Amino acid sequence: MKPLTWLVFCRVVDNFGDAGVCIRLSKALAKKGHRVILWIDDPSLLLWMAPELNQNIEVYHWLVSTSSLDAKDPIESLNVANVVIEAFGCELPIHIQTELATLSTQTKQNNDKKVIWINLEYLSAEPASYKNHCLMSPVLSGPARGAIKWFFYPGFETLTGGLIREEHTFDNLIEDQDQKSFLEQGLPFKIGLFCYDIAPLQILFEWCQSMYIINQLKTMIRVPIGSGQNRLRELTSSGHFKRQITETQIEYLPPISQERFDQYLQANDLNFVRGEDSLVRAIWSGKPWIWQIYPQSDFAHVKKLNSLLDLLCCPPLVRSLHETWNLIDQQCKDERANYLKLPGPLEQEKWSEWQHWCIEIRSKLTRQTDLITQLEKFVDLKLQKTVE
Ligand code: TRH
Repeated sequence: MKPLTWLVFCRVVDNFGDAGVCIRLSKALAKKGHRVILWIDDPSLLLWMAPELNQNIEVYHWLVSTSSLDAKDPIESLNVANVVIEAFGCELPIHIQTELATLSTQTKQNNDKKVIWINLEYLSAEPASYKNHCLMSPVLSGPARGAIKWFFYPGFETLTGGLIREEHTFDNLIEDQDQKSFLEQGLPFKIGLFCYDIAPLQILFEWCQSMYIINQLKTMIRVPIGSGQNRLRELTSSGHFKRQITETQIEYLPPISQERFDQYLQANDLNFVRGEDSLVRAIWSGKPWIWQIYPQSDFAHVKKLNSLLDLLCCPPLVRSLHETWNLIDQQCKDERANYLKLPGPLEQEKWSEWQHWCIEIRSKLTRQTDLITQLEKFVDLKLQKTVE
């Protein structure tokens, strides 16, 4: 495909996922030779998440109010764009929407240069992701009236837009299909803990403690920055887990780049991940993972979590760990009444089953066309069409 100019609009709602996905997308497009102009309302995140950017990427501060004197106007970049990506329905600036509608009318009348407007949706394993993928949405009212928007759904099924998977994703992978017994290795069992602050940390620390008492297994909990790390710091400084942390090492990580974040997942024996992007990267790592889904007040996340576990034919043990970690079972709401049913170091069969499932789903998902290739194909097709 010939290189195009892509405008990516990203609004950081909370946490790191909105920026994380947009940065991965921008980097992957730039790697393929495209020019990417990223408009983001919190560019400071890039300082640590992507300190070294490909020269094909330009980053601008998307000021929500453009009245500020030093505000740059994204309208200039629209003039050179072939594609506009509105990430997660972030709502484009009004004048950009109006211009997209004007461009759309001009294209229809004079067959002028086309700009394809894509709404990149959140990742989900629910049927909506394949039912609505690539659907056209003509804008019927508001400033963009007359323009056409396309829905692009990332996903785990063939009929979706797929997952971001770069060519270098599997470089330097440490393949360890048959994990040796942790005890035999004599090393601490490394747990990556990337979670939200509501995670039931108590039961994880209790598991670590019981593993030490029963099996003399030492554990190391490695915690990246974020609300989970803040919560753990709070709890430990106010005297929680005093008994447990004598044999459990805690490593608080500073902010690290996405490349280092991926290496961190690779280096752990088990990963707790959250949100969207770290889930995908944990899958690519091939290591056992437990996903904490982004909680929603209407409990829609419970259905979403089950859709993923169903789709990936999750083994019962791993499913029950997800239910506990996501506080799904009512009983689990009282952490003390529950415990984390993680297998112990001597239950090698259980670990192997889990590990093999991870490798299996990774191979299955690797056979799917990756998201960037699908986006390119989709845009190419739409640019060729004279109507729409
Ligand atoms: O931060 P998240 O919980 O993001 C969430 C989800 O995307 C959720 O669906 C969305 O609604 C909400 O944001 C707004 O988790 P996620 O998606 O895994 O994103 C984390 C990103 O941050 C990922 O790209 C990895 C990156 N990261 C680093 O690169 N270095 C770090 O040190 C850390 C902690 C994260």
